[in-house]
Amino acid sequence: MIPEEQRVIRCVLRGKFKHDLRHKKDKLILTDVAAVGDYVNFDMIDANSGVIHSVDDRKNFISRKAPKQKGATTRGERYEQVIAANIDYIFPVCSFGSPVFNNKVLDRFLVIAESSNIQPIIIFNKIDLVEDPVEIEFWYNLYTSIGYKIHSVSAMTGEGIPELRELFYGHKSLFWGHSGVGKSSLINALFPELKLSTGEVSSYNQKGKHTTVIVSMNQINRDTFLIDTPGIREIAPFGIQKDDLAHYFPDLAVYLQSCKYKPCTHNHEPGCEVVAAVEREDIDPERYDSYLRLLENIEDDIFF
Ligand SMILES: Nc1nc2c(ncn2[C@@H]2O[C@H](COP(=O)(O)OP(=O)(O)OP(=O)(O)O)[C@@H](O)[C@H]2O)c(=O)[nH]1
Ligand SMILES: [Mg+2]
Ligand SMILES: [Zn+2]
Repeated sequence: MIPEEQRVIRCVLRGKFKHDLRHKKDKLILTDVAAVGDYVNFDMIDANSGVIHSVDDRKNFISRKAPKQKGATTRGERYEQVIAANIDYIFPVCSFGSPVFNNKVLDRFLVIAESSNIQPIIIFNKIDLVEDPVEIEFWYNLYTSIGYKIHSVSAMTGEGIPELRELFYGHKSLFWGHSGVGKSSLINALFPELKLSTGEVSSYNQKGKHTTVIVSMNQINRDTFLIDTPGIREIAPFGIQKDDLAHYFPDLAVYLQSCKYKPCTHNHEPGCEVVAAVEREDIDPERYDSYLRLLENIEDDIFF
């Protein structure tokens, strides 16, 4: 898969990086220095290995609030986990049937993509399991009306896969979603030579079993990369301020300039145009509800 003129060099990070993880001034702690997709500079140790001494500035990156760190006792510190860097597209993967479609989770992925300035392209997978076409049509119409692109596919039957394949060439694309939605299966259906491991969906709780455990970048040709990620249990955006959240909902963002008070959190202020648009049904109540839930999460978090 790796073109002949390219090769893999296994690297370790130079020890001094440990200090770079802690940004004392703003109490930010990064869980890692380099992430998948980073461009790094390194010294060779021998023919096939090296030591990384610096990481280039990133064009963009996606991160989330790191799950609670073991031994983290210091108050007021914020932990950020960078998932990947220098990405062209994020593909939030949702499934129908098993696990069931979850629009709240999709909205969180979209907020992270928007706030990282990376174009999301939504994938509705497992369309072979759709029993009620009305349901999928509802969500398809809602997200396309906001302006998002959606591909409805089945990694199992291959439906929609050839059309999807065209999008990847020349880009770095990241697949993101809950465990069991079929991220690895999709990448295999697109590029069978990769042979990624895939797992079962437990019939007990309709959740995947966390088959993929590390973020991996898979090379297709010189400039085409697909990043597979482990399914996640929780997805909490990192570093989004309450006042900014609505900017990352394009369907709410169009009304922001018209709110009477600024800043407006669009949940209680009089003369709020977002609330007026929800009442007129110009904003879908499900999306507004996603916004309110995320807003509440951010408010709960003493670090923001
Ligand atoms: N019916 C059907 N099953 C699918 C489809 N895509 C994937 N699956 C099944 O869903 C299960 C989970 O697929 P994976 O590809 O391992 O899911 P994942 O999102 O990579 O999961 P993690 O690695 O745990 O995050 C497997 O049993 C797949 O065979 C599909 O389009 N239709
Ligand atoms: Mg997987
Ligand atoms: Zn408002």
